[in-house]
Amino acid sequence: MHLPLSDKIELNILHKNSHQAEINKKKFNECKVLCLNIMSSPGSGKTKLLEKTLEDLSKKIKVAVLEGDMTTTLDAARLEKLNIPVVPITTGRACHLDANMVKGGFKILESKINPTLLDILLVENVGNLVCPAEFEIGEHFKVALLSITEGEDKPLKYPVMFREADLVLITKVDLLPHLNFDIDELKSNISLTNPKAEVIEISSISMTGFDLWKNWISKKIQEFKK
Ligand SMILES: Nc1nc2c(ncn2[C@@H]2O[C@H](COP(=O)(O)OP(=O)(O)OP(=O)(O)O)[C@@H](O)[C@H]2O)c(=O)[nH]1
Ligand SMILES: [Mg+2]
Repeated sequence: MHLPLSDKIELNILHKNSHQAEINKKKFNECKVLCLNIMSSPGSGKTKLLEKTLEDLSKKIKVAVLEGDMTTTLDAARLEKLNIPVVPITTGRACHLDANMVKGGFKILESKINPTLLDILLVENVGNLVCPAEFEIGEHFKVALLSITEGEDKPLKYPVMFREADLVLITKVDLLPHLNFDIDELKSNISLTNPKAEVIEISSISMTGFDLWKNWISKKIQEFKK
């Protein structure tokens, strides 16, 4: 089959990225650290979720964060307040993290702490509903957030992220009483796109769903350490 040059270039880039992602994953496995790739559109609530999750979880498990952002270190500064190791990865023009950037971020992390002491590495990807899902970073699981202000149709319109996700967090459910939003329709669209994805409704304001989310994390760490 003859592919257009642009498709060949894209396949080559993705192939090289997958190779580095495998190397990253091997490294995470050697260090026995579980890696989650946290992805969503800008503003769906990734950083807020991490802030609220780690307030309490970082006292029970050893966690570090790689914080992807295009131009600022604002999110990294928010998480540093929790006194956990945070490495900002500023991508410049790139609208996603790639495996090479994560390799670099992990190297900086290794210069600050012993990574074999970690239980989990949380990677907040750049806010974008399309590109981050195309680039493996060596993660064990992909977590996609979708806030209810974004619309019920998004899993159908932007299927790649939802097809790839192990867990979908429907965020900002505290806003449900104020919106004309059909959460069952959204769940059905997630299921049409990816019948295997687990789904949790969550709010970083009312704390709805946090027990389920934290249990999901604990279970994945336990299974990984076996
Ligand atoms: N009502 C409500 N607002 C939320 C919730 N979670 C986050 N927000 C608000 O949504 C806005 C964006 O939250 P962030 O956590 O910065 O979103 P983000 O996904 O990290 O954004 P980027 O890093 O720019 O992609 C902020 O004003 C948050 O306070 C929630 O559960 N409910
Ligand atoms: Mg953020």
